[in-house]
Amino acid sequence: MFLDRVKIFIKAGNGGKGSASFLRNAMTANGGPDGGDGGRGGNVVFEATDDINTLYSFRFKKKFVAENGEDGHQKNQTGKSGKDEIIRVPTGTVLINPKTDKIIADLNENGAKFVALKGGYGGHGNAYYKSSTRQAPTFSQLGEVVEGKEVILELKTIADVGLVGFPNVGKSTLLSIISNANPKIANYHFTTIFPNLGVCEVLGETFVVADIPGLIEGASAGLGLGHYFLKHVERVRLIVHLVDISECEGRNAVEDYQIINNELGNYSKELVKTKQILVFSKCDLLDKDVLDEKIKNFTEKVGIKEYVCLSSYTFSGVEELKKKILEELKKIPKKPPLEVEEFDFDKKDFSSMDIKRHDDGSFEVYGGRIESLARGVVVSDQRSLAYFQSKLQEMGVIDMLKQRGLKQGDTVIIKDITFEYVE
Ligand SMILES: Nc1nc2c(ncn2[C@@H]2O[C@H](COP(=O)(O)OP(=O)(O)OP(=O)(O)O)[C@@H](O)[C@H]2O)c(=O)[nH]1
Ligand SMILES: [Mg+2]
Repeated sequence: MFLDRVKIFIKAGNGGKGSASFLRNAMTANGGPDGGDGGRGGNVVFEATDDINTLYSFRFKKKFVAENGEDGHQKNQTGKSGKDEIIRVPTGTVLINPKTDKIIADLNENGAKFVALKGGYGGHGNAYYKSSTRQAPTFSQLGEVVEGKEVILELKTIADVGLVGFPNVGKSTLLSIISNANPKIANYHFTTIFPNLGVCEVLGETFVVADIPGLIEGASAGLGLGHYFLKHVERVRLIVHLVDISECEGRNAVEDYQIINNELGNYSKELVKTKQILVFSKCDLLDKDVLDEKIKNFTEKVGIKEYVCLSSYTFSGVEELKKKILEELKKIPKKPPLEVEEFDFDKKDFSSMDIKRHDDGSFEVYGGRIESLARGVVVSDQRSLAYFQSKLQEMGVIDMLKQRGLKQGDTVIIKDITFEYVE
């Protein structure tokens, strides 16, 4: 089954806890602090690969969590970093921020990588806090805890050429004879219900062709399979527009051509600007003079002189079309990756700080600036509380609190820490 849009949950690993340990051996009964730092949490990384062409596997697995960093060890040993969570997605997958619906990354090349979330920092071990005035810190820091996020994956196929036209005009049949693809072919509408990709080789060069489900009038308003799949032609450099010139289904070729172009235009202003090669399909169904007459009528009405007459049954026109495609592709540069919005899933806030006064008179300090300081201080320990308060003093937090009316004995809340202020 094909799946081209899915929402998943991703979370990077938390940082490991710093160790609070003291060197003890036969030589040194009371050695100094030797607690190492915690390891960094693993990142969440997306990687594009040509080996998969659908997001189907995400139907079953929607949660991706990278490994946490290991806690620090004694003897100044840093904990091991957590393993990255590598999420493999088909080439052409676009990451979308569900909150803004904007694109945050475009994995448009095989092997392209994108670090979506970074692992949390490991906490410092007690060895880090040693100073001339504090010879034996008994506290260490907890690792940084990182939040998980939701992200939408959307597949926008990367192909050089897109086959576009009404249902049953012979798109899949054409793909099957010009490429290695083996799409389903049948004499009914909407045989193709998801895009097929095939690699075509001409004169030693290759290009990728996508066959997309047939369009009908009103596709842009949701009729038939809708224009849903047009996102897979959004990035093609060249459209091969198939028109059933035999009119074997009773429709009119000129109208078919105009309807499809209208639908492309309704979908996107950019898509109508994509260069097209006009192909008359099923030419084998008409006698030569009838065919000539129909083509004359078509070209006069539509005002297009260049076209390829094709029959996937007799193979007439097939080589000509392949060469023409190659020729055109040489003139059209590759489409650049999609524009992305600045990615802020991961932005760390180190500057904000604010104070809130609660009804019971207590003060709450919050914001990224004190977050990492508050993290992991063990307040039951007098020395660590003293360290914490001296840091708050240094950072100007105590002065700010005093300006807001802080007095001796008032309660201060910072994250998980609640303490009584003593001068
Ligand atoms: N006579 C003739 N029949 C063709 C030709 N190409 C395809 N057909 C037939 O037309 C029918 C539809 O072909 P498909 O290739 O499945 O058409 P499609 O455009 O992919 O159709 P959808 O996937 O439904 O949009 C099949 O029965 C094919 O055998 C051709 O060149 N000549
Ligand atoms: Mg088809």
